[in-house]
Amino acid sequence: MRTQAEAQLREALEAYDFPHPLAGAVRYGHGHINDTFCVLTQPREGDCVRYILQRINGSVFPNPVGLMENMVAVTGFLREKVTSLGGDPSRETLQLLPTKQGASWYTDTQGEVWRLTDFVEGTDCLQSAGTPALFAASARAFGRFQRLLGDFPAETLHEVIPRFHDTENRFRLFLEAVRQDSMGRAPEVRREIDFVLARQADCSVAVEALRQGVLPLRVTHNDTKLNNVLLDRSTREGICVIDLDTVMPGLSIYDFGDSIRFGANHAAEDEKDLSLVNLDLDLYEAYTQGFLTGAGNVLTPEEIRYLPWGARLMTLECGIRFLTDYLQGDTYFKTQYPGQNLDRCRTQFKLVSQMEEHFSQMEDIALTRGARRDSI
Ligand code: ADP
Ligand code: GN1
Ligand code: MG
Repeated sequence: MRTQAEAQLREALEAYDFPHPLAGAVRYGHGHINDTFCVLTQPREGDCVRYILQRINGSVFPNPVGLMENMVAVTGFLREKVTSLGGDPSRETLQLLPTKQGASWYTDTQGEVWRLTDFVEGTDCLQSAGTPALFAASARAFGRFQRLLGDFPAETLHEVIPRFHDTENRFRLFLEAVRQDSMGRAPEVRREIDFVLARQADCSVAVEALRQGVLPLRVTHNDTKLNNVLLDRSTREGICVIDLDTVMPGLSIYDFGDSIRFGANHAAEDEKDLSLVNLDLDLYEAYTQGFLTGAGNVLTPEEIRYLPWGARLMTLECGIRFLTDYLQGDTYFKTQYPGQNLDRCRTQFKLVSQMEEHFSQMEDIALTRGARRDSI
């Protein structure tokens, strides 16, 4: 007997006209939010042709249609930009494929939204940077992404998750979760709770700079993990930024910071042995240089000055979000084992402590690299 999930997947597959016979669909990738499948089709001759089919997580994204409208607009805009710059849009931006009805997404009988894109072949998606050169390649891609969207009409975008990187608000939601303590887990994580409480003032740094007009609002990606960029397997250059669900108005330092959070160390996000979780300043420097190169001259001197705060805040905020989810019973992020969100929270807080310790070095690197950016 077929499970409900299999029946739903089959229904979604049937909504599309594949040019070759279907050979199967398997779960794919390491995302924490959507359900991603790699769809295999087999031409009569030659290698199989692959696609990426995704079911959008309806509890994380309450307005999946708005999200898809954003994605249609952003990928269309990028396609034109890449073409006008002489690039190859089939490899440098995601391509949404139409349903049999000619729509850009499919809503199934359960009301869930699916999308199909070309699989960008000949690329690697890394879970850890390994070398500064590879990390710098991802940085150039994310910096360039921001530059390409520099004149995108931001007011036309839906704010798919309101206050997504409003760290002050994340702090408030965390306090509420501690107060409710719906799973009775607060006593066991007292140390982590106190870690957050001691950093309440930090949570205001970026939003306050935005309120004061020190930092400008831009169109940003907002989820710039290393595994959200595809690297060309032969050139090792970052070519395609993926996971466009959270493209919204935001701060450039969020995109910079989220990459540092995830990639400027050699441990997994859920590493249990915290002695292995260490900020690597060489990776940080390589990313800074790459991001500045990719963004070109769009960043203001104030944005460059605030880059290290972006790293510190995105890491603190992500730790707060993992802890909040743990307190609320692990309902937001996908988990593979009990306690995984707590493990994830602890790696983030270890990194925050290290960033605090090395903050002046991080600032020096940003300023030095920023001063030299015209010549790189
Ligand atoms: P999530 O929101 O769950 O993180 P992503 O959109 O990032 O979902 O997709 C999950 C993974 O699937 C990516 O990390 C990447 O490995 C792979 N992936 C997604 N889209 C493509 C694509 N068009 N071509 C190749 N791989 C892809
Ligand atoms: C989620 O979708 P994915 O796995 O790329 C999350 C990010 C977090 C990240 C932590 C929509 O990203 O905000 O930083 O997990 N995405 C959403 O790894 O909440
Ligand atoms: Mg992703």
